[in-house]
Amino acid sequence: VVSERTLVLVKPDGVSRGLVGEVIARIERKGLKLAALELRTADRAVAEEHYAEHAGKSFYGDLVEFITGGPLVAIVVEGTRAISAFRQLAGGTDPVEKATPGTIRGDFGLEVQFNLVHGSDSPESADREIKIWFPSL
Ligand code: DAT
Ligand code: MG
Repeated sequence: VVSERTLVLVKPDGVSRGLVGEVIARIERKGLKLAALELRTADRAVAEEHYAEHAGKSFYGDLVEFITGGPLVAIVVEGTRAISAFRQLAGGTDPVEKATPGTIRGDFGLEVQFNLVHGSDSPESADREIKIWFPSL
């Protein structure tokens, strides 16, 4: 089976709550590999590009504020079916309504705005997002 890459973010809430190690441990235990990793604070341009598909939605302004509001950890995760595998580890977007216990959001999240992690949702998104966060890869 072909290896994939996906873009994972431990969002500023995950970093401030001390959940970086927890998220990375789950990625590694699943059998996925870390291909790149950086702690950084996203500027507005990167945040707006990353969340371009949500421009115009009611929550877009708050989302950009939140994601630029503190340091986050950007990770390129690699492995067989990495895109779906990480989305499964993350759980659904709403940590209470959609994410089951045992997932990152289901175990640690309470509000949709503060759902701790991002994972690319398709090969096209993964390519696009990896270029935004790690242009040299
Ligand atoms: P996901 O992060 O699961 O791919 P998404 O791409 O639909 O979800 O949305 C991107 C982020 O925007 C999501 O992680 C949290 C925020 N968000 C989504 N829907 C929201 C809503 N109804 N209210 C507030 N924030 C929302
Ligand atoms: Mg998404």
